[in-house]
Amino acid sequence: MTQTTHHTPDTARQADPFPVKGMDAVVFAVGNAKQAAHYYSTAFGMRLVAYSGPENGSRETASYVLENGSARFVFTSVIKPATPWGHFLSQHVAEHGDGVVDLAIEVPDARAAYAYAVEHGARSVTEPYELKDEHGTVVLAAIATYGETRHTLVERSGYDGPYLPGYSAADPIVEPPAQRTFQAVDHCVGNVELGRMNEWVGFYNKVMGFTNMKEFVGDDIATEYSALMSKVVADGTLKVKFPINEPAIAKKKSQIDEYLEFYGGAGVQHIALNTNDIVATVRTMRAAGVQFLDTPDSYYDTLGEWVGDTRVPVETLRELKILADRDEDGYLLQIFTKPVQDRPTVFFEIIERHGSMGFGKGNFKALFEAIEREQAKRGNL
Ligand code: TYF
Ligand code: FE
Repeated sequence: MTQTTHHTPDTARQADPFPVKGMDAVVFAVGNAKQAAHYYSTAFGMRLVAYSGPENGSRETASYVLENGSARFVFTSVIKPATPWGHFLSQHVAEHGDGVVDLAIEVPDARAAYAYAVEHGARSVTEPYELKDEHGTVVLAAIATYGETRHTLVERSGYDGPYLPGYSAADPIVEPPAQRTFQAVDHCVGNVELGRMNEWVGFYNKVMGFTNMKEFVGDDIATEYSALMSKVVADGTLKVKFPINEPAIAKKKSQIDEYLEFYGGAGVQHIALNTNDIVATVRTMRAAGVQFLDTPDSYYDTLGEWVGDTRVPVETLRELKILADRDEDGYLLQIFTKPVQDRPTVFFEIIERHGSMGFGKGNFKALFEAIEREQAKRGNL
């Protein structure tokens, strides 16, 4: 036997207690996955790549997997009356409406990630198990997070099927736009109950070794205009970023309270999607009928003074109601959709980053006022 000496530096081995590769998928439980797949194809410009349903052996559920770059959404519906013991997904839709059941994270070693998480206080949902087919093996495990949301830990180790064993490749529903609308999930935001933000930030600190990013909304901003508090946790490489919001007691009813009331508890509030060309993306999505929050002209009258030059002229930002913010690292452009279902719950953000790793703190006032105008229209302010 040949002896070799390894000089792995201790720092490299100890650096990250919970290494992640990135977001694996955002999994939605919905009432009608077939129509959701159509909406995310025609309105969001995503591409259907895989399907699971009765045609390939899934007797209880139908699932559609859509991609755009590295961003992957899965829409699942239950396709028969609930079994006597109830079905998690049916109950989820009945209680929360269409919503996110799982923020799945890709990890290099699902067994190790699961063991670390459970040792550090995570509640187990599913112990590690393997799925195999002709494309290879995937290891999966799941832990619980806020509300009824989960994190499935996905180890793909070379798996080359269209999604997971049990799924068949599928053709796109429509040909996606020539120019990609977005290419990655930037961050996934959770709304939690009053007074529980720090508990959930602590959960990600302990269970996943995530650290706090510098941007947060504290007491001062909360009472002045936002009616919410917010902190952001992220993995060491900033590939997975999870802001956590809680309502604040202010003059007005918090947008977070409206969410909690209509969702029936804590859950995913918005998913932010990275684009390299927010102008083209917003034009495409608006033309397809996606509704975005409005921004008053007064915002653009003073924008140039403090945000400086951006890739996009202020007049184009004004036309499309795109927001801009700058910090010491650079700038970002962002816009928010209105809720994408009848309940005032889940919505999306489109974000184009140029250096800034922030979340648009300079826009919080304009953004929260826009959300409140929508809240008022619904009679919830
Ligand atoms: O993710 C963020 O922090 C930003 C801003 O209810 C934001 O997109 C924060 C809270 C909220 C809506 C947007
Ligand atoms: Fe955001």
